[in-house]
Amino acid sequence: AFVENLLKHPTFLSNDYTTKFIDQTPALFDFAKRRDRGTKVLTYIADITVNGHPETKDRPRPDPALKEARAPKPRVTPQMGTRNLLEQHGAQAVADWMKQQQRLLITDTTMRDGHQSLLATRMRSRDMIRVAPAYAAHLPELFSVECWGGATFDVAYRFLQECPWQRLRDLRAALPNVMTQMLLRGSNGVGYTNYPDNVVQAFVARAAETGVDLFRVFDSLNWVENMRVAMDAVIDAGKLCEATICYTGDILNPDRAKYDLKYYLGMARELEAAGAHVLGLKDMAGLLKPAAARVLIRALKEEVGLPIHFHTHDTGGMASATILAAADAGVDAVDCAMDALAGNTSQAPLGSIVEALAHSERCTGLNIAAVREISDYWEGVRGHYAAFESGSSAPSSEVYLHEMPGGQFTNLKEQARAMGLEDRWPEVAQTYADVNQMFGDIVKVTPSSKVVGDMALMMVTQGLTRAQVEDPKREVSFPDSVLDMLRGNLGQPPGGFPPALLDKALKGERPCLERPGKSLPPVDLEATRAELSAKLDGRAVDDEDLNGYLMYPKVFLDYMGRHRSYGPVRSLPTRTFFYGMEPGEEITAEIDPGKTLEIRLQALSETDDDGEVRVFFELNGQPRVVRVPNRL
Ligand code: BTN
Ligand code: 3PY
Ligand code: ZN
Repeated sequence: AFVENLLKHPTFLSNDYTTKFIDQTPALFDFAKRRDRGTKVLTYIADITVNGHPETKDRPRPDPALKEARAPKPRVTPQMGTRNLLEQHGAQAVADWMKQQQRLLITDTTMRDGHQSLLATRMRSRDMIRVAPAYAAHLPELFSVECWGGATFDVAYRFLQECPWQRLRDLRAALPNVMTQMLLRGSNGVGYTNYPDNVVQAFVARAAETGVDLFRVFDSLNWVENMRVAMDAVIDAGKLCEATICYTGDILNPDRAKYDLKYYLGMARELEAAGAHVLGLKDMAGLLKPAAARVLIRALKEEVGLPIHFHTHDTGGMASATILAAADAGVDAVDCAMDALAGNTSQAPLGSIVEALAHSERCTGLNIAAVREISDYWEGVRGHYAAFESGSSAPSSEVYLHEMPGGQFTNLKEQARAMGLEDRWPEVAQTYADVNQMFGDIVKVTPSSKVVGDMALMMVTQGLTRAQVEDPKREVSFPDSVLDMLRGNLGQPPGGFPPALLDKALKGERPCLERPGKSLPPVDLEATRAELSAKLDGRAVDDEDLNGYLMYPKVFLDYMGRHRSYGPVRSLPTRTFFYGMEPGEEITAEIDPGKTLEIRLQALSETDDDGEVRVFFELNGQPRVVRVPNRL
């Protein structure tokens, strides 16, 4: 009966839906509480209005006078861009085209790394989707828009009560001419652990189908062996495979000889041989200095025939100088963030790079007025995320000491503060550097950077030095993430982990030196789909939900549980989502294309004897009352 119900449902029959089935047809599944989506959204608003959002509690509030930012109106129809080239001529044609360009190609990272690095990844889809048509119309010369992957995937489910796949689908639809780009952690997918090969393959296939054009694939220990499964899956899907070297150390410093020019050239050759279309150079901490960039980019251009795409962070304040040096040395494409979400742990300011190169050989061809207009929009958006600002507004040359990735730096600082270590930050930074050396000098990027951070915090809180940890006579209890990495579960760093450390931490247990995916049994995807469906009371499970569950089983189920109560809250304005509404306030929320809720909050009652508050709304002109517990 259930399947019959489903198949006869008009939405299912028409097959033209762009939003997810789950949002449109809850009544089919929600037998227990047959509440419509309007009521669910009102329940959410009522709860947040009465109790506040747990994520913004005790955090700085946005300026009460700040209105929702208005996206610039597209004034022209979108010109052909890189996406059209990919669709019409394929991935290799895009790579060939890149090498023929004299201009410096630019990727805009605002919708992924920009807010991941500055606003704890908390930017909501609504704020991105509204501006995407302006990108399509006014910046068709962009190389790509990085808008998916990295930490955005789990944060969407976990903290924003949004489906990351729907974000991708909506952005893809609003941006038909410019390539979308995602960050993929090789065999770690968009998670923190190694997944079985067929899970990585299924994830890539689904992401390609839903809307990713360019996959930046890296490995957190720079182990090419551990990148092949993901790379092959991207190539098989007909999308652009940007295989990526993570940059660490300093090629000009003889004391950091482990990661010298020869090392990087060797890795570049391996990635080219593995079938990459584009070579990514990912300087996740912002360590590549201008003089080193000149040397490295020139040498890479000579070594491989691939176009080179350079990514860096402005943590030390030097990203623009390095980008201009890389441009001089012939780099093909670089990453920037819109000015309003640039600088510090984020990328270099896109507008300033466009201006710096105007009237030069590497002129980007981007319309600077459009860049300013779009950046103004982002400035307005950013104001609503005051709760997630890290508070650090100055550049930090300390990054050359600890080498923390942009996304981790402010995060770890916050973690240290929460543990009462705020005035001992310099010690944390030094310990992080010591841990890196103790691990044999490794690449530090998600997830390996998290392991180094865990170890460093543990040592600072317990007052342990590197020498004490390494002392064979001293009992040390290592964090689980450290043991997991030393066992080989994230793969192998160049040269392996130091044998003495392995002996001590693993107490004689033999680490796995092979690719972890080699011994992980494949997941039975259809059995998992059935298992998930059973957990969701028989609801049909599509490939997007299945892949969300495979990456993050608990996070996904929690999301689905909240979805059942609160409905499509992604459609709410950001202020409403985080702070609820004021009496007398009116908002609109488009829960489906063409289906708009007009919501007015009339009044709130006192808390009654049952501890509940009645919240009086008008929904599309009709009075509605919602009761919520007062938990304060
Ligand atoms: C989370 O932090 O668990 C995700 C955010 C959603 C939590 C919802 S918001 C309304 C209700 N009030 C709470 O304190 N939690 C839920
Ligand atoms: C991520 O993996 O999320 C990163 O941003 C790494 O730099
Ligand atoms: Zn980055």
